[in-house]
Amino acid sequence: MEEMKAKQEISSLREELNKYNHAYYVLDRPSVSDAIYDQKMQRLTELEAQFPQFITSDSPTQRVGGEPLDAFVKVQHQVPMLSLSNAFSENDLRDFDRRVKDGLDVEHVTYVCELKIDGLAVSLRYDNGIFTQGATRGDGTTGEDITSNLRTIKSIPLRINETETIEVRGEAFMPQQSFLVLNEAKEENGEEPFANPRNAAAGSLRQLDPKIAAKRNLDIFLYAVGQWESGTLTAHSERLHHLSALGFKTNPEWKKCSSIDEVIEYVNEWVTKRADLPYEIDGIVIKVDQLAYQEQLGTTAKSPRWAIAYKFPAVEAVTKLYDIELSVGRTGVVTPTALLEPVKVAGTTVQRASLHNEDLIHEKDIRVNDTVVIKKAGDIIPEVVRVVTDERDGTEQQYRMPSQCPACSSELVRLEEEVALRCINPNCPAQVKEGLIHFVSRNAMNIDGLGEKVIEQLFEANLVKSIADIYQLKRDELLPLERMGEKSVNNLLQAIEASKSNSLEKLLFGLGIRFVGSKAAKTLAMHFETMDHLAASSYDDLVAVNEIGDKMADSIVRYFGEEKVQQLVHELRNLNLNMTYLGPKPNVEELVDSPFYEKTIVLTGKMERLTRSEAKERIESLGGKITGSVSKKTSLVIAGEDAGSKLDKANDLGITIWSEQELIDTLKEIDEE
Ligand code: 1X8
Repeated sequence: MEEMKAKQEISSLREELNKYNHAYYVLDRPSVSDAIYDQKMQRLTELEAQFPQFITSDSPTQRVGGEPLDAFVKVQHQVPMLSLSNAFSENDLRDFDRRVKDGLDVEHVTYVCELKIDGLAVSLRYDNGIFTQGATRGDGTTGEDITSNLRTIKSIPLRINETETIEVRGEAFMPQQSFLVLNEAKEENGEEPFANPRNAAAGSLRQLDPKIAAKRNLDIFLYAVGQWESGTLTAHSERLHHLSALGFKTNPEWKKCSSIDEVIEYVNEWVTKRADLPYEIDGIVIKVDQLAYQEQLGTTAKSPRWAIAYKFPAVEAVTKLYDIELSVGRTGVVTPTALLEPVKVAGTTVQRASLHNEDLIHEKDIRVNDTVVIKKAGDIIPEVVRVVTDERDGTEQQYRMPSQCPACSSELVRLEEEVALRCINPNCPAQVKEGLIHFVSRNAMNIDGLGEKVIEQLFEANLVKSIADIYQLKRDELLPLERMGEKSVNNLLQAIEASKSNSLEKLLFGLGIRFVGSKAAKTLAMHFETMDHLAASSYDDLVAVNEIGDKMADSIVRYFGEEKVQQLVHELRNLNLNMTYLGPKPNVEELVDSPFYEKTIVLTGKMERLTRSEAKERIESLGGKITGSVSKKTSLVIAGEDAGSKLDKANDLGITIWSEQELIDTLKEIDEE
């Protein structure tokens, strides 16, 4: 075939196929039969094989391409991807409406209500009409480049009709049906099923090999525009229309509302209608429609003032509790879990619920064989709300926690002021195993390929009984294990080797010293710099460190005083584990990223959860300066309860105002980084 003719045919096939794709995946309105589609696709594949010089990245044959990545590359968002503040009641919505109207000084505002999709927020960039980069939200400022995975989502156009760079945002998700099919397959293969469609979507998009995401049937709704220089539209509703016109899939259920009453009506309608959707939603997003108003209202550090997310109330269901199971955690705490007859709650099947501790079982008078009401709120573990006592028929049995550890049979104890029962046998196999799982986990040594299941196998096979054993695993010990091929063994050994050079804080956190969380581990590593310095430090040395309290100091001194620990540290050193801090020194580098860096901040009103000195100390340690009075130089006012004239003044000057909750949330986010 002649080259010119091939080029032409390729181009017209592409155009046709893209049109069919759009009809099928974006509009849900198939326009040709599968047979014709397949035939054209095959023809295009053949021609491209014959004339590879004409393959372009936006060809429908090129959705799944390339080799697996080694890691995801970080992406800086040009326009931050903010989160939304939440509303949980009609009252919260009315408060929002009031704040909006007061902020704008108007009597009337039009809102757009949209379904809040329970998926993963992503951003898509198009340069010259070509899809060039897709990224996760990440922390809002920096996400990860997941372009190859997003390209496999067929409702994402690979080419659009807009030559200017445009970045659009939306929610990638897994439809209910795909989720059920995927989990069935997983269970058949003896793999752990995903807890809910959102985790499944996130898990799929986090795969380094795009072939996996391609099989997962993901979908997307686009709902916002990030970067777009020449955008001339004046309302969010117009943008939604424009997004569809560009070929993006938008959710059809959005509605313009001319009052908060109408918004509330829309919200209430969807509380029941959500059950009929083929995908999960967790609330309603309400946005001010006028873009000029949005701009006028602006944003706080975290979220726009012109939008709010109404979160649906937790969903309840009734089922039978047929047994109570006990598990022993890393610190020896024995936790009871209710085993339930499987029941569907808000789209997922629940068969376990945490009972937390013995007191809770007695407080709620939960008995084995009871009919119980369970609640699922968001993606947290379901809980038992109450017993339906009317359903009792006399077969129910009161539950008593055993006096002996279910794993090692040693006597359980209740430490003073604790509700929990503990196994205090340091050699309890359940604790040792949980300790190992903790050691390899992400915030600790982060050893890829060494998850809970593998540790369990290694532990049961007596190959790993202590942390040091992990570093002495041999290839031929691993090969006979289940699901351990040549390649996974190589990868695993490599990951173990690589973890030896982790910075000190990872190892410190991994050791599982009581009260030492990942944040404290970092503080300690930064301050003491080496394991030896830390191990040799006294109680007084420790409490002198900012953020190290007496309980933690006491626990650290006790920990390093144990002969067993000294031996372990010695062993790990001989195995070449790094024991020094390798991160940046605690100086401006850390601070410049902080939202408080070089800001002048005023605290006013009554704080309920933080004392004023705690708030001050935290803000100052993050580079902020606390002053007493509000002026034009003030960057931020944090207002507690009953804040008076300072708040009024800040309002007059148009200074950003945070609630105590916003401060707590921001500090929490920083701690979790
Ligand atoms: C998150 C979401 C938004 C919308 C739908 N689903 C979400 N999960 C929407 O605006 N239609 S907006 C949003 C955010 O801004 N964080």
